[in-house]
Amino acid sequence: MSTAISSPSSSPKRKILVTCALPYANGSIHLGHLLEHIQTDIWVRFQRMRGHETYFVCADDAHGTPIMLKAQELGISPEEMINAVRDEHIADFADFHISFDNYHSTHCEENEALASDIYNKLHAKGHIKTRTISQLFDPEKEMFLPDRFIKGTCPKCKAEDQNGDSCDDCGATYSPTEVLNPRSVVSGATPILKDSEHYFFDLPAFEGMLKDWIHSGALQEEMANKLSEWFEQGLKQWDISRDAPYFGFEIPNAPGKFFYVWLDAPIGYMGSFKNLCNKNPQIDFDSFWKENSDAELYHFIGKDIIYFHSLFWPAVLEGAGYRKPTSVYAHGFVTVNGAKMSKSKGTFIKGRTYLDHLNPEYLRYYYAAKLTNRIDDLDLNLEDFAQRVNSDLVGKVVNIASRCASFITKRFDGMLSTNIDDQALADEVMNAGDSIAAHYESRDFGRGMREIMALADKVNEYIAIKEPWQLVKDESKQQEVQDICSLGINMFRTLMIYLKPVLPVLADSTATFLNDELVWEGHKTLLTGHKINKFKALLQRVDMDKVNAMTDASKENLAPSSTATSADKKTKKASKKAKTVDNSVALANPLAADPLSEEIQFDDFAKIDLRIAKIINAEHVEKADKLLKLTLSLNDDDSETRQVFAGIKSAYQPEDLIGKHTVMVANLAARKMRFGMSEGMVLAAGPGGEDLWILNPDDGAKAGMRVK
Ligand code: NOT
Ligand code: ZN
Repeated sequence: MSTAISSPSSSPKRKILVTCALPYANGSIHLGHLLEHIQTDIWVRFQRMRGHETYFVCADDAHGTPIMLKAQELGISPEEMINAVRDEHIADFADFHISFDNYHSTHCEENEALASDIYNKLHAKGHIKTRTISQLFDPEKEMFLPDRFIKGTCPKCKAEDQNGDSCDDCGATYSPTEVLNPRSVVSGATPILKDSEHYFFDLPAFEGMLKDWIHSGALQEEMANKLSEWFEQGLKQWDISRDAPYFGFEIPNAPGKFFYVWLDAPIGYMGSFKNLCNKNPQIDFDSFWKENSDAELYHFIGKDIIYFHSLFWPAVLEGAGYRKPTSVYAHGFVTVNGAKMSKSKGTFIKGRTYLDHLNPEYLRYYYAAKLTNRIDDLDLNLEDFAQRVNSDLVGKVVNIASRCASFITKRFDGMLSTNIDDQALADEVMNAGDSIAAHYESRDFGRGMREIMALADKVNEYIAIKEPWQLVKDESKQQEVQDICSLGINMFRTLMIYLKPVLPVLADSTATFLNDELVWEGHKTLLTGHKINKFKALLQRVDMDKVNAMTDASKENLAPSSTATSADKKTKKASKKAKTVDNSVALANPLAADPLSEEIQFDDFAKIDLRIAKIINAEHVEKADKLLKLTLSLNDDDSETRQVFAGIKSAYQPEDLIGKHTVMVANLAARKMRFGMSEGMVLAAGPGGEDLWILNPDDGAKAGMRVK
C-alpha cells in the first residue's frame, strides 16, 4: 500500500536526443572523458525517469591523419585498429554504467551516406568554394602534413624543437610555413611547399543566422560571450577537404579529396542515431532532424570544441536543411589533485585502471557532487574524493538504511508500519522532489546533491534523537520502534529515488531490498504495510589504499598493463625511452617504494660509465622551473668538462653547488634540450622537492646521515 501526497503534475512528454562528444578511436578512455559521459548519462537517466522519450547516442571518431598513422605504426589496417578500440571503449563505458542507446562509429555506411548528402546539398546551394592553397608536404611519405606533424625552430624566439603552429617557449603562434628548419615528425624529412586545391565551407554566409541562434538564449552565457569574440574577429571560410592519403570518406565528385575529420564527426551524431533507427523502426529519424522539428537536440561537449559545435555545426545543419541543436552544453576540464592529469604522477588515469581498483559509482557520485552548469574546470582531489563518498553515501545515505533495517526484519518480519511517525519530516523529504528535479534539469548536479545530503542529515538527526536502539529494550515501545524505523526506511527510499540517475546500481540493489521499483513519481508516496527484504551491505567505504594502488598502476614507467590497447603499449614504450633521456638527474630513492625501478642485468649496469665529477659552475636557467645548468669537470686540470642540465633546482641554490663533487653518468648520449646540449646525468638521491641530494659527503649532514 502507498500513501500519496499531492504535487503539481509533471510536464508533458518530450522527445529528446542527447549526444556526447565522440572519443577518438586511437586511445583509451580516461577520467577526463568520463566527466562528460557521466554528466550526460545522469541527465539522460533523469529525463528517462521522468517519462520523456529520450535517446542517448555516441560513437567513436574514427577518421583523420593521426588514426591513419597510428594504424601504420602498429602494422594493421585502420579498420582493424578502430574496431578493436571501439570494442574497448564500449566495454569501458558499459562498466561505468553509461546507458547509451547506441554506440556507433563515424566510419560507417550511415555516416558516409549522410556526409555525402549534406555535402551535396551545401554544394547545390553554393556554400562550397574551392581555392588552391600551398602547404607543407612530406616528400618521403608523400603526404601533406597537419600542423602537429611538423617541428622546427620558433620563428620568433628561435627556440628549437617547437610545434608546427606554436612555441612552448615564448607562446608565439604562427603558420607552419613560417617555422625555421622544419622537419616532418613522420619521416624526419624536410617538408616542401606544395599546391593543392581545397574545398571550403562558406561559414561567413551564415553569420546572421548564427548571431540569432546564439542570442536565442539556448546557450550558456559564457559560451555566448566566447562566440561574440569570434564574431568580432570575423568568421572565416572553413577548409573541409584533405588530400589522399587520408583515412576518411572521399568527397563526391572530387577524386583523391577526403572530408576533413571534423566535417563528418558531428554528422556522426546523426549517423549513430540513424543506425539506431534502422535497428528500431518505430523511432523516426526525420522527426528528430527535420527543420522545425519539435524534438529537442542537445550536445554535451568539452570547452575545447565549442567552435566546432556552435559555429560550424549549426551552419552546416542550416545550410543542408536540417534543424539546429536546441543547445550545446560545454563543461570544463578535469584536473587531478589540483594539476593537469600527469602520467608521471599517476594522475592520468584510464577508465579501466580506475575500474580495476574502485567502484564506478564512487566516481559518478563525486563528479555529480562537483558539477555545475558552468564551464569551470573540475578538480578530482583523490583525498577529498574518498572522504566525500564515505561521508555522504556511506555515512549519510546508506547509514539510514543500515540503522533501521535490522529492527524491521528481526522484530517485525520485514513489515513496514502503517503509521507515519513524523509527517512533517516525511513531507519535507517528499516535497523536495521538484526542486531536486529542477537542479537535474539545469545540470546543476552539485546543488542537487547538496540538497539531497541536507535531507539525509535531517533524517539521521531524527533517528539519533529517537534512539530506536534504546526503545527496543522496552517491550511497551515496540510499536514506536517499528514506526521510527519504517519512516527511516521510507526516507532512505525517497533519497535513493532522487539519487537514482547518479547511482543506478545502488538504486537497483535498493529496489531489491525494498521490493519497490524506485520510479521518480514514487517520491510522492510512502510505503506502508509493505514487506521489505533482508538488508545486505549496499556500499563499501572507499579504501585509500585502493586509490593509491590505482595511481601507482597509472604511473607511466610501470610495465604496460594488460588492459592497455596494443596501440598504447607502443606509445608507452616510446615515452619510457624518452623519459630516460629527458631526465637529467637519475634518482636513487631509498625512502619510497620506487615505481621507476625496473630490473636490469649486470651487463646493462656495466655499460654505465660512472665518474666522480667536480661541479665547477652552476647557474639558473631562464624560464626553466626545475633545471640548473651545471658544468662538471672530469679531471684535475678541468680540461675535460661536461655541461649537464639537472632537475635539482628545488633542492639547491647554484652557488651552494660550486666546488662540490658528484657522481655522473659520463657516457650518456648527449641530448639537445630546449636550453642547450645536456652531455650527461648527475646522480641524486631522495624523495624529491627540497629533499634531494647530489651524492656528496658534505650533503650527508643535511639528512643527518652520511652518504658514501
Ligand atoms: N573526437 C573529438 C574530440 O575532440 C570530438 C568529436 C565530437 C564530434 O575528442 N563532433 N563534432 N562536432
Ligand atoms: Zn618561441
